[in-house]
Amino acid sequence: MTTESNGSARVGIVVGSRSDIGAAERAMAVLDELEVDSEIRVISAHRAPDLLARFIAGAEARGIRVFIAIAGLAAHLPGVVASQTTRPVIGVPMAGGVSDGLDALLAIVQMPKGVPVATVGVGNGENAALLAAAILAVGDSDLRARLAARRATQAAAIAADPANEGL
Ligand code: AIR
Repeated sequence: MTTESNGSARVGIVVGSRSDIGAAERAMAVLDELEVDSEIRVISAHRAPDLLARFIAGAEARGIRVFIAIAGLAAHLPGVVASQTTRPVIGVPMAGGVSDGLDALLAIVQMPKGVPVATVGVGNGENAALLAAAILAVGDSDLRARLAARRATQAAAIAADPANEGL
């Protein structure tokens, strides 16, 4: 388990393996940009189930509002996290297995009814962070403004592409 953290975390990011850490760091970088504190943990759901349960129980008490769970192969981690909390859980499937992550994508998106996991694209830690921020922004108008500003910057960069001159 690692305890990389950028402050008093509102988003708990957990990866199934050190090999997934890149996506977690990309998520944390976007959250940093939006001034949302997060923490990264490395806990495999089936190799260390007790540690995962401790992390989830403690995380809520420490103020974690949204979880991002990142895993490849038989990617049960997001579903297991969701089974132990009523906070929103966003799953990020990782490539590396069948058809560049199709196995993990299906494992995460095909949660049977009753316990949902919101799923983003394969390896897309950035979108997981943006979705986590959007969820938090429902009750945080300053964050809502930062998200809107980020979108405006993104749109301006596209408008400034030389291919779009005159539009
Ligand atoms: N994994 C590890 N424990 C449970 C799962 N789903 C996943 C990791 C990683 C892949 O298996 O999320 O994407 C390979 O992990 P490792 O540790 O075997 O290299």
